[in-house]
Amino acid sequence: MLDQYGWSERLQHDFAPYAAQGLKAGRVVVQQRGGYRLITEDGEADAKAASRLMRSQAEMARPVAGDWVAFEPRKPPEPLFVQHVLPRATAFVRKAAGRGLHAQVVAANVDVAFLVTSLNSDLNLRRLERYLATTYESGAQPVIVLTKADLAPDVAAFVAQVRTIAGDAPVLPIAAKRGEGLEAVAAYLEPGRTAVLLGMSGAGKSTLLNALAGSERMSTGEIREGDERGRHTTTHRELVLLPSGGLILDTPGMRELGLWEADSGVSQAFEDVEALVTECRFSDCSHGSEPGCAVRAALESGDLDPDRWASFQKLQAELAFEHRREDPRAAQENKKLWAGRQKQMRAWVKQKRKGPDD
Ligand SMILES: Nc1nc2c(ncn2[C@@H]2O[C@H](COP(=O)(O)OP(=O)(O)OP(=O)(O)O)[C@@H](O)[C@H]2O)c(=O)[nH]1
Ligand SMILES: [Mg+2]
Ligand SMILES: [Zn+2]
Repeated sequence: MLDQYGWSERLQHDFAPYAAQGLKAGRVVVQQRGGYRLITEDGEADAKAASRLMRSQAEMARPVAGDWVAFEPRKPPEPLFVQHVLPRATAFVRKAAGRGLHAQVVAANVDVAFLVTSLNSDLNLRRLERYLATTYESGAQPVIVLTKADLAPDVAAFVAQVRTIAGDAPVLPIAAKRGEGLEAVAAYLEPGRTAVLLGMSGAGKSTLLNALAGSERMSTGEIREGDERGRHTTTHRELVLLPSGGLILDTPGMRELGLWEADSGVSQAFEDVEALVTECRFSDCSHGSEPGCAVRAALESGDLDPDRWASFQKLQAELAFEHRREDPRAAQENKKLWAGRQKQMRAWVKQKRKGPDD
C-alpha cells in the first residue's frame, strides 16, 4: 500500500530509528481543521498529531498533506497518534498572516507543482512569477496549467504571453470539462509521483483532479457572477491516488502567495533577468544612469518587459525587507552596502564630469 503512495528507500532509511521504537509509517492524505487522515500499510485511518508538533512556534514542524510520518498505532476508534514528521524531500512554503507573519507549509514531498490559472479573466503574469519562484524554492518541478481554454477567445495568444515569463516550465492549456489537454497533464503523473494543484479559488483545480481521476473525488463550485471569483469550495487538502498510479494533492484556493525566504527561487524564476544583470559593466550597477547597463539597454530595445523588470525588483525588495526584519545585523549590513553603492556612484559621476583632459 505505502509503495503506491511513493514509499522509497530514502524514506525507509529515515524511518528506521522510529521503526526500532515500535512506531509505524504513514503518509498524510487528508489535512483539515479537525485533524488528519493517514494512509498506512493497513489502509486509511484518522489521526491526530502530538501537541509537541502542533505548538505555534514550530509551524514548520507540523504534519501537512503529503508528509510521511511515524505514528503510534491505537485501537480504533482512537485516532492514530503522529509522533514524528520524516524529513521532507520538497516543501512548498508561503508566508502566512495571523499570529504574526510565519512560514506555512502548503504541501510536502511533491515532485511536480501544477500552477493552475484560469484563462477566464484570472490570468496574471505577476502572480504566476510568484508561484514559479516559490515552486523553484520548494524543489518541485513547476508546470503551468491554463484552465478553461473553452472560454478563451484566443488560447494561443494567452499561451504565448505566459511563455514569456515561464522560462523552462511547460505551459499546458486545458479544458477539463471537455476532457481536452488532459493527457499532457497526466504525462507528469507517473506511478508513485506526487503532484500538487496550486492556485486561486475558482481556477478549476478540483475540476481537473476529477477529470484525471475519472470520478467526482472532490466537490467543485460555480464561481461568482460579476467578479468571477471562486467561492473557496475546497477547504481541506487531500491527496488522491489516481487510477493511473500517480498521486495528486488538491488544495484550497490561495488569495495571496507571500514569499518566504525564496531568494534562490526568485533567481531561478528570473534567470533571464539575472543573466542581464551580470552583463552590466559594473558589478554593483544600480541600473540607473551608469554606462554599460545591460538592463537599461534591454529595456530600451524591448528585450526586457518593463513590467517583468518591475516585478523582479518588487520581489527582491520583498525578500530584502523580510531579511531585515528577521535579523538586525543583516539590516545594518544592507544599509552599509547601499551607502557604499551611493558613494561609488557619486565618485563615478564626479569623475565623468571632470572629463579625461581636466
Ligand atoms: N468552462 C469551464 N469551466 C470550468 C473548467 N474547469 C473548471 N470550471 C468551472 O470553474 C468553477 C470552479 O471550479 P473548481 O474546480 O471548483 O475550482 P477550484 O480551483 O477547485 O476552486 P477552490 O476549491 O475554491 O479553490 C466550476 O464552476 C467549474 O465547473 C473548464 O475547463 N471549462
Ligand atoms: Mg477546489
Ligand atoms: Zn545595470
